Amino acid sequence: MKIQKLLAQKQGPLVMGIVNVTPDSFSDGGRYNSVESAIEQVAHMVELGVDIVDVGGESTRPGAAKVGLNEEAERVLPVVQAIKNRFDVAISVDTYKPELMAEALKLHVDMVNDVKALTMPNAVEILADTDAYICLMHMQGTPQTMQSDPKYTDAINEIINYLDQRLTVCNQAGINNDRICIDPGFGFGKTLEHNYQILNQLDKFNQLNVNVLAGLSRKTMIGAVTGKEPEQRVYGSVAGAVIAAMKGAKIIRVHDVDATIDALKVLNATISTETENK
Ligand code: 7PM
Repeated sequence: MKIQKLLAQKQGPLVMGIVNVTPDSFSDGGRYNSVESAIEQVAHMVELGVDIVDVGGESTRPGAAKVGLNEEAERVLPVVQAIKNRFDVAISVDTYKPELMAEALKLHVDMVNDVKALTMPNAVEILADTDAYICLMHMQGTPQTMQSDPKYTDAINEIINYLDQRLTVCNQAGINNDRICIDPGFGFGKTLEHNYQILNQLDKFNQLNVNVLAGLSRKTMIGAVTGKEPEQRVYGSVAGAVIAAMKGAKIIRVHDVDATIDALKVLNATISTETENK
């Protein structure tokens, strides 16, 4: 219930902070350091006022090698447990593997963020038994191949139709739309043109009557127009976050929580003059 409650209470969009649990953060190859480093990231984000933390073992990154279930579970689950023990923040797990979803749900995570939109066998059934919030993301192809030659005749409508079908599958399993958000999947089997076309027309996704999540933080679409490396893409990413919010996104997935929260506060102050009748 946590995410729905947050969505109902908050003026503007929720900010989801990305917590990467990757082998490079294992400074001695051990588990202790990866948990400690993740906890430090989370502590900082919580202090800044993040709404959700998204814990991922990076199996979904474009071009990335597949990570085995056990390795991903060993990275992600101890971090989820440590966050649970220390913070009151909503926790999302970024995975497409149903077995890991099930394990994470046993630890009472609040949300499952699936770049494969619950298409793996049993994923829908596992989520149907819970009250966890779900992100259904669109991807063309697989993380290994998706950027080689993405093709659409009508990107926006094809992505909307795909997400609509995934919503129907969820609904038939008893998962209501108020437990689901949809995500066009910036950078997941899309050219630069597709990505900016989607951002410009992000409001069209609201026709499905479910909340929209946007994740474009530090992505290639930002680097391509700013000419900057990932760590230098903060200003561009914040601009993207504000544009997405103005087009109705209700959850924004970001690396740079501090900068994004400030920018969204400015947007909210602007928009609230419309409704306060002053
Ligand atoms: C390297 C390249 C590492 C890209 C990680 C990534 C999304 C997501 C990711 C998104 C949702 C990133 C991506 N992106 N989940 N997981 N939406 N719902 O930039 O756009 O974090 S992984």
